[in-house]
Amino acid sequence: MTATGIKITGLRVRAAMVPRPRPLIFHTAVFSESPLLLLDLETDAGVTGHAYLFCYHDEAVQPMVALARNMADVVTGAELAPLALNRAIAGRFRYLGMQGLMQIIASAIDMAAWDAASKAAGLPLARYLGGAPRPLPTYDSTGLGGPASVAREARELADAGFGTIKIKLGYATGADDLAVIRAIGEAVPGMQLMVDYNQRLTNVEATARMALLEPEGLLWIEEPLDFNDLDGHAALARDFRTPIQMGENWWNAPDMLKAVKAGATDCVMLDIARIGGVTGWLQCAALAEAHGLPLSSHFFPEISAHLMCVTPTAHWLEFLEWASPILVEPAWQENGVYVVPETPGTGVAWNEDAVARYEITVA
Ligand code: SMN
Ligand code: MG
Repeated sequence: MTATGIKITGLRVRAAMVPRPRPLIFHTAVFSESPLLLLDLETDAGVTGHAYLFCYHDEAVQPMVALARNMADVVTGAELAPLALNRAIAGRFRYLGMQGLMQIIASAIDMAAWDAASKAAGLPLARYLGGAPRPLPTYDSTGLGGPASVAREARELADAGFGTIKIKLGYATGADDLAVIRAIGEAVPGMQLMVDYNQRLTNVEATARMALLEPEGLLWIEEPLDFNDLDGHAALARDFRTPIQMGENWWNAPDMLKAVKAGATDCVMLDIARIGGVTGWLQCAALAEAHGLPLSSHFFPEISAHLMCVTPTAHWLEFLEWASPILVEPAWQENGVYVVPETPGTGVAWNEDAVARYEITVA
């Protein structure tokens, strides 16, 4: 499944501060604009692979860009064979460890390699991997702004066509959490909900809040505990009907296997920029199928949508689109359904005028 005979000729890395359509208020930060790393993998076949990373924090941009730029000498001259390239990078940096920023940069290179290879074959990535683009159920997210603010966001998202949204919980009390759910129910009757605690609760608090939320018919409760607490999550998964969701913080398939073996989660969620790119995703998709676990995406909807088309237990696509203002084909949904384009590659291509507008110089 790799493009043979094509050579990588260069790696270009830029950064941009991209506006968000609406600020997202989270537990530890307010995301009103998105620090992004843009990566281009150039080849001698007239195709360039593109990938972007969400850097989360301004402080992370420079080290991520520097590390990515240092990878140019590692990949230049290599064959455009994404699986082999992934293995070669993992082998070279084994002592540093394929986690943290190293794994995130390696994941971006993997995404760009698969983008270039599928474009060289003239196919959308989903087809290049043996699947076919198809409509996918998708949800958007609200912030942690309290009942009135979240109800307003829910109304806006319903007007944009979403029938399902994910809300942040973890307010001061369980009653405060419930008040947000009630406010959404009044503002947008029938809106389906999943909730995300982003690892905020203690075991005692999580047990109490899951009991309180049990009658709400939530699609899932995401990361109520520290994601490393597999036994704690397993106890919650065992004791409550509401499905547990986790996985956005896994670095690789072994991380997923540990959680699955511990019975820590009812569903799994992959962040393609952490899990090892397309290559890591495919490994985890096979694990999810073998264990019958619904698999959802985290961030990066453009490329994740292609992977969901070849994921046997595909569940929900997260619509949190950080890069839309700088893409030729921004993520697009209609009535909560994401339509995967037939454009060759992953669907990530820069609107260079917009990149010029938002680009930030990184020494
Ligand atoms: C999330 C994490 C970090 C930033 C924004 C949103 C969240 C999610 O955990 O699942 O989208
Ligand atoms: Mg989450």
